Amino acid sequence: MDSPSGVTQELVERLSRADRLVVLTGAGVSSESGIPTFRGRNGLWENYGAEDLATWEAFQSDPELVWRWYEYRRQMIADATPNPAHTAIADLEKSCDDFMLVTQNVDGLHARAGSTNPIELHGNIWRGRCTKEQTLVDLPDTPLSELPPRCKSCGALIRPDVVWFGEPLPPEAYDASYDAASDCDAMLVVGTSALVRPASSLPLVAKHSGAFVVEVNTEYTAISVLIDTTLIGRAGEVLPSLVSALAETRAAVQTEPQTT
Ligand code: BJW
Repeated sequence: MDSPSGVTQELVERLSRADRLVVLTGAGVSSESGIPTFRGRNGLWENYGAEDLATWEAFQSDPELVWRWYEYRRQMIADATPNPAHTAIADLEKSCDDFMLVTQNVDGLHARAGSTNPIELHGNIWRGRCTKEQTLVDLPDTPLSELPPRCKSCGALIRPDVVWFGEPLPPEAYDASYDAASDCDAMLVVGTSALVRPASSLPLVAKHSGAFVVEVNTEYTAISVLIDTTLIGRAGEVLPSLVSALAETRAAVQTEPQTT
């Protein structure tokens, strides 16, 4: 019996045959934890959008404003907990021998849900970086005492250790995810508008390399027509049902009598 979220038995069987699986996530995977996505009406903060604040130019012109945005977000994330979508992805990892989680999110919720080694393409909101010495500093989950914060060693401004528009992604993270996308059998693309490059190219790399690419989103996106299937629904509902159907199918295959 197919489930109401569009998780058909045919789709589950196709995914269950994948030896190498990649999951790519975006802000939508954390929205059911109460973290707003970037785009759309909920993506605005004090009338600024991500494109106004997530740039080096914005930081240079008003570091306090940019830090206030990050403070607001860090406090919201500190109060949030992983949702069933994060947990389902962590469960999926446990059941796969060759698995990679690639996230555009900076919130750290995948690791808190039990994912062991998420590749963070856009950095992590819990770290800062000295703009002069490039040293990394861990940020507390309590409000910062000084805004904008300054490096204890050289006095230069600390910036959030995240990737802003016009900046390159961490090369090891991008290279590892590009290689995994080129070499996987299936990719799940969850909760991303697929508008921001180069992360948005990974599903297309996977598709062009012959992988089965499935998207989970509350709406169709820029890549929907270019991949195999879009499951319309909330990640926190679709993923648990997909992951448990996959586990059942794998278990059934393992108990089938071997024919010689
Ligand atoms: C659900 C759901 C539920 C909701 N269940 N689904 C013109 C000018 C300048 C730059 C460019 C330009 N044209 C192109 C560029 C390049 C630019 C780019 O792509 N821009 C586009 C916007 C046009 N890219 C870059 O600049 C990148 N760097 C680069 O290209 O470098 C080149 C270079 C090479 C060598 C040397 C130098 C340079 C860097 C991009 C960095 C992006 N950074 C941000 C901020 C990170 C830090 C922070 O968090 O503050 O990353 S922007 C923001 O967007 C964030 C996200 O990771 C990223 C992607 O967003 P995401 O995750 O897709 O979220 P949304 O909100 O867009 O979508 C949410 C989705 O969830 C929706 O589809 C919902 O339907 C869905 N959803 N609830 C399932 N419950």
